[in-house]
Order: sequence, then C-alpha cells, then structure tokens
Amino acid sequence: MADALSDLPAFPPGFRWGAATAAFQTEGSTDADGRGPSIWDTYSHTPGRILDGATADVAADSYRRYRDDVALLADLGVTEYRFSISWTRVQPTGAGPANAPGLDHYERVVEALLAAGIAPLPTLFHWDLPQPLEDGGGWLARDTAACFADYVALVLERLGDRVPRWITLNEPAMTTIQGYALGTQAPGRALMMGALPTAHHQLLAHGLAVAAIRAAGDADVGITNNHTLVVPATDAPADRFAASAFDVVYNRIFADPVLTGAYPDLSGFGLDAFPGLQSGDLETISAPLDFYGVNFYNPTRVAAASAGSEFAAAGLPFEPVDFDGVRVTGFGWPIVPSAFADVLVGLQDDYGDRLPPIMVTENGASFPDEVVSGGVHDVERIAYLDAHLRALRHAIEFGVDVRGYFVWSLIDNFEWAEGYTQRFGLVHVDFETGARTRKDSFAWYRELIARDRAAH
Ligand code: IFM
Repeated sequence: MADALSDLPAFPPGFRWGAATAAFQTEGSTDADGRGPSIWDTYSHTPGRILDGATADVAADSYRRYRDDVALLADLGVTEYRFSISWTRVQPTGAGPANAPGLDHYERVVEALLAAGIAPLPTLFHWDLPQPLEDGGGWLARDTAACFADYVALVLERLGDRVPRWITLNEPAMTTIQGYALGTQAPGRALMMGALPTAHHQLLAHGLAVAAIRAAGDADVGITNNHTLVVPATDAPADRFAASAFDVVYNRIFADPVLTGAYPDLSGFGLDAFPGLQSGDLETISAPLDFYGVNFYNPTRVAAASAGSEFAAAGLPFEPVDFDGVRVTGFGWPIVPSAFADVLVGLQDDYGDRLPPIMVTENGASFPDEVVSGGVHDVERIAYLDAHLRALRHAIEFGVDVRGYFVWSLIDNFEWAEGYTQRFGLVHVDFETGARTRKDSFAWYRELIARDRAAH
C-alpha cells in the first residue's frame, strides 16, 4: 500500500482531509427526542418506493453511536467531518421554537469532534424536508425559503460559536430533478419542467441562510452542488444540443445564480424568465461565499431524446445514455477519473474570479462489499479513490484552487431509494447489529492522509 501511494504528489499545505455522511442516511432513532417526520420518513415508508423495501428507522444507528463514529474519524486522521443536521430534530414541524433535545444532540456531536481535534462541517439541509412544510407546498412554495432561514438562525444561535464552516444545502439539483421532476426520490412528485420553482426556492433559501450565518458571526459558509461532465453521445448537432441543454439543467441552473448572479438562458426550454424569480432574489442568492462545495461521482453521456421516451414526452430535448466499454461502480455509474479534473478545470474556466476556493465535499463509489474473515477487501474502491485523487491533483497543478477533499462516505448507510443495496463506506456497517468493520480503503485513506500531513 505504501508503494502504491509513493508516487502521489503531496497536496498543498493546509489541505483539508475529511469524510462525509448525512443525518437521514445514518442516524436512525427517527422518533427520538421529539424529532418530527420528514419527507424521507414518508417516502421510505411508502410501499414500492425503496428498492429493498427498507426504511431508515435504524440506518447505521449513528444517533446513538455517534461516539463510535467520532472514534473512527480520529483513527482515520481526518481534519474535518462533514455531517448534516436534521431540520426536524431542531424544529419538529419545520417552524416555531427550537426543540432543545434535538440541538443538544448536535452540540454533543460538535463537542466530541472538537475534543478529537476534528473540525465539524455541518450541512444544514441534506434533503430531509419537514413533512408539514411539504404539505404546504414544499420547495414549490416560496415561504419554505424563509422557514429555512429561521431554522438556520436557531442552529447558529446554539452552535455558531464552535463551528468554523457551514454548508447551506446539499445538491439542490437532486431535490429538483429526482424529488420534484422525476419523482424517483422524496417527495416523489413527477412534475418535469413544473419542478423548476423548487430550484429557485432552494437557491433563495441558500441566500437567506448565508445572510443568517453572516449575521451570527464570522464562520465560513458555502453551498454544495453536484457536478457532472456532460458528454454528447455523438458529434451530431442534435446530440450536442441535447448535451448542452442537460448541462444547463443539471449544472448551470444551480451554479450560475450562486456564482454569477444570473440564471442561464432558458429560451431553448421556451422560458424567458426563471419561474418564481422576484426582484432582488438574485442579489440574495449570489452573496459572496468562502468556499464552493463540489460533489463529483461520474460523467454523463447525453443524446437527443428518442421518440416515445419519457423525456421526449415531457418536451425535454435530452436523454442520458450509457457509455460504451467503460467500467462501472456497483451502482452502474461510469468510472472516468479524468472527468473529475475536467469538471474542476471547467468550473475555473467558466466562473474565473467569481469562483471561491473549492472544497470537494463528496467523492466515492459503491461496491458490493462483504466482510470476509473479519476484513473487507475493497480493492475497487481504493482504485476509484486513488484515480480520482490523482485527477484532483492534476486539477490543482493546473491552477484550480481546491482546499479540501471528503470521501463519501465514512460509513455504509441508507442510500435513499436504493435502500441498503449500495455501500459507499470506508467502514462496513452490519445493518442488523450496527457493528462497524474498517474496510481496506479505510487503512489506505488513513495512510494517504498521514503521508500528506507528514510531507509539510
Ligand atoms: O448518498 C448520496 C448523498 O446523500 C448525496 N450525494 C450522492 C451520494 C451517493 O449517491
């Protein structure tokens, strides 16, 4: 293992090394200490929605085992831990005064991390919208953005003096596309282009949250967007047009307003203004950030929508298609590490001086890991991480200002609509017993971090 790492050049001094998780995917204890229901409780309890019929009622049991997770992080040697705060632990209905026991939990987590010398990096919204807010329109309703800012202020009031950096939203694109356009994730609405206001209201929520965080102190703040490299299926004009339209919907609708204060041109979709946009919103949304969070997993190959497809039926010009002859993860996602460097360099090219330093807030892969004789020999995950870190290193050499990297995920967890069928962790979790087993990738990442920190 040492030899395999020896030719990986050191990262810049002060580079932050981390691992990430999210509340709904790991915590369990869904009715503990006054927590209210979120859209993911509803969705996961709806028959037919989750591939293996599982719920996250127990998940990795991290609400009760958070000390075990902090001990794993300390052993791993990370400088930072990205986790998320569950809105319905803080406000069980999504509005009103704080639920003290919910905040007590996150205070214990923050204290345990700080005691271990690990900086907490909480995400304030990782998809688990309070169900009562969804009943009032969810992210289709402009008011949800103001509710989010109220919740953020409550969290900051309790934890703002000890948390150095905050992430407002995780991957708003997935909430809009999968949650409201396609219906393949909570809340399961299939509105296609009718989902667009949810993008704007999430971004408005982000901007209002930035203001609340700035008002509470001097912590750093950023947003996490997922980015994909969009590759046209062929050079044919229809495929190239489809790829550029997909790029708008997946990447640019969520990055441009934050980084440039304007939405991309949507005239190709028959729109001359973004649905829901009001005067002054873009100023709020584009408030300067301290870092820009990037999640990267894979590139996407896109063709013109084929006749009769659900995309064509919805009036969309594109349709994702498979890559030919490319290795895939357990999820079936194509493994193309160079696409990671291309995304990072592309962000710098596209946004220039308006792009704050990047933090890679998620990168990783699922594989069907099994415990064999007390160990998990996840060579494919090590190969994936190694190749993506080399690509990241190339992007840094190319001049992209990347300040940190977080593996998704610290531990195996509830992978949304896939239930427990996809394992992303550096640590295997037995979902019957909660037992944690370090995978070989854990030892590999630990060695990488130790070497890099020793190099400076
Ligand atoms: O598990 C998710 C995470 O919640 C958000 N980003 C992608 C991961 C893998 O699908």
